[in-house]
Amino acid sequence: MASRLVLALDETDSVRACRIAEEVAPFVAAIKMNYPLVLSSGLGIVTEISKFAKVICDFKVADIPNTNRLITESVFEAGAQGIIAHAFPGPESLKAIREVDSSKDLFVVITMSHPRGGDFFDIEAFCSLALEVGATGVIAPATRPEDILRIRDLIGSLKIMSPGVGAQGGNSKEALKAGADFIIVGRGIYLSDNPAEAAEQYSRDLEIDD
Ligand code: OMP
Repeated sequence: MASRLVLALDETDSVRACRIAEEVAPFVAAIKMNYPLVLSSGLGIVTEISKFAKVICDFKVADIPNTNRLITESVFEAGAQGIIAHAFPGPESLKAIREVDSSKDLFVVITMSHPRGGDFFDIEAFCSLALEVGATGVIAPATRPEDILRIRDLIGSLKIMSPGVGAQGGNSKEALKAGADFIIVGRGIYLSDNPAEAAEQYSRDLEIDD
């Protein structure tokens, strides 16, 4: 059965990051990489990790269309299968990402998982933008399943990836029940003594609700 787990690989030691990626690959749908690892290791780490699993670059791209396009081209050329972007710069900025390569995945942040992380996000407007630009899916917080429920209603069949499980206190089963398709876990896996075992366990827990 396909895993619904996405590893957030925010480990900043590139050797350790590659080892973890290789070990957890059988248990994850994708590996999400953010600035901490890429800034410490260089963009080549995207190519390296892509050898083990599908990579989504969580650069929360949020700029004018031309800059968004340039960032996206670099990320896809390095081997990433997907990219995460913010919605607030508007439709033209998101379309610029989509137009680089529509066969790749674009995930749009709808609202964020940390305390008061939703205060400045417009859920309805951002969901409608995600639909308008033909996004693959959205990011919605496992820490607020009530938001996931609302977002699921607004976006129909677009995919939902939900961070905030483990270290941020979110519950994966509640997130899935509310409509999430994938659960993102970072520290709960890469900081554990045995990341592969932790990933296998998280992945198994996500199967139960099927
Ligand atoms: P842990 O809290 O260590 O499990 O990591 C969560 C990962 O998801 C980190 O890479 C965050 O940057 C990311 N994330 C959130 O935690 N909250 C959000 O609202 C959005 C994201 C994201 O876009 O992935």
